Amino acid sequence: MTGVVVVGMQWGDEGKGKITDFLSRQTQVVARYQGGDNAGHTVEVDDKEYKMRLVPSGILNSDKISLIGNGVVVNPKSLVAEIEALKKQGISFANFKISNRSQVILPYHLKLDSLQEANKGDAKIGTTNRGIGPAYMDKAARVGIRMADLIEKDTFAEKLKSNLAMKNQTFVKLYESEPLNFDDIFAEYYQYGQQLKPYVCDTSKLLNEQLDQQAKVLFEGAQGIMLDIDHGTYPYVTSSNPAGGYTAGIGVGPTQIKRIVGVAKAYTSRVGAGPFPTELKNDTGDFIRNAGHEFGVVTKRPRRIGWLDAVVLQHAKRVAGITDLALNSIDVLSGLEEVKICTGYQLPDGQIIHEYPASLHILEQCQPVYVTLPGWQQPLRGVTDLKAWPTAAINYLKKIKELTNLDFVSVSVGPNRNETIVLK
Ligand code: 2SA
Ligand code: MG
Repeated sequence: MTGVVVVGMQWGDEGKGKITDFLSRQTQVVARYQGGDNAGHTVEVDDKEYKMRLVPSGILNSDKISLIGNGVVVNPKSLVAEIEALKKQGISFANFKISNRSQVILPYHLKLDSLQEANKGDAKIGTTNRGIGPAYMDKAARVGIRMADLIEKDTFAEKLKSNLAMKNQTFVKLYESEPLNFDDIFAEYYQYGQQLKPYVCDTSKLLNEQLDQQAKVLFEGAQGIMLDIDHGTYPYVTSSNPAGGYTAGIGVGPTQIKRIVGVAKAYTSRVGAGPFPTELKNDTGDFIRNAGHEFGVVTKRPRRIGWLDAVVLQHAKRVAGITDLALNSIDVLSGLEEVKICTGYQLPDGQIIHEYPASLHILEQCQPVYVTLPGWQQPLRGVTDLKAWPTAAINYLKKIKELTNLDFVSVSVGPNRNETIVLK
């Protein structure tokens, strides 16, 4: 058992990239198991910034194997661009692999994503518009094109033709939109396929061989458990399984996993629509948003902000089997008079529940029940010696530990590599 999983416990943007970066220093393989280029993170090393959406962050160390598992939906255009940009920064792709069973995102998935969103009105999910949902729809409908198909000229042509025939009917008849042209897509995407071909292999076989040799493997989850298609705030979720998806999404047994590290911020953020019981639509929310730079990397969309929700953390811990907690961004809370943590939800009849309701209707009626703690004024940014921390901040940590019953693997006091307190 040498596998370590890193997964977000909230709605994404928990700072998984930073934790993956520090944990992956002790591993030989880093593997992505779900999602696509709807994920993204920036890793800072020696004043240089590296941006990744699909490529696992292990790529920054050339001696590690970095792989994209079969559970990932791969947009070949974005991936080729990402590889080129990283290569220009001097990054080696000698040990990079893509699963031959991963699904390919094509222009009709992006078009369908935006048409579906545009036609949903108020029920709009607020997707990242990268074709993620439609690509997983095709996978489940068994009409998806996989990486193994993309790199075979005739197979790709045949599958693209039949897919386009179906999709174009939907575009024209259902959405009164323009059809897409076969020749253009084929010419462009066949080229991407050929550029990616050297990396394509059976990644499950490769990974299991590595595990048999006792190699340490890090499984990198994207998004967060509250965006999980089964365990999140359905339907306001993404279309994959951040929780638990590493087995099916890579092709390894759960028996290979030693630790599952959950990453959470000391408060909560969310982008896109959907329920968010501890949301702060007030000055405190604005304060945290500004202090934490909670604006989307690409769109600059302000993220929705709320207090830390222990009901969410307990739910995430349970459904994903989290064993350790990596807490990020506690430095952002310096300067608040008081800090709150949600410990339960009160229903209109007075009953207090501690489980995250499946029904959105019930969730809407939930009033968060808070424990309120004194805040602290002292800045924590870069203060890596816990002895120098104000008592109020230490007490906040203790409360989180008590409510989650999880040990901290790390506490982060800033975005840089050296602004991390490693506790395990
Ligand atoms: P989609 O595009 O179908 O996956 O969108 C469905 C919902 O999922 C949300 N979503 C996300 N929310 C936060 N972070 C995301 N990704 C990165 C991460 C963020 C980044 O993993 O940290 O770039 O740093 C992410 N991906 C999808 C989306 O807003 C919809 O609510
Ligand atoms: Mg992110």
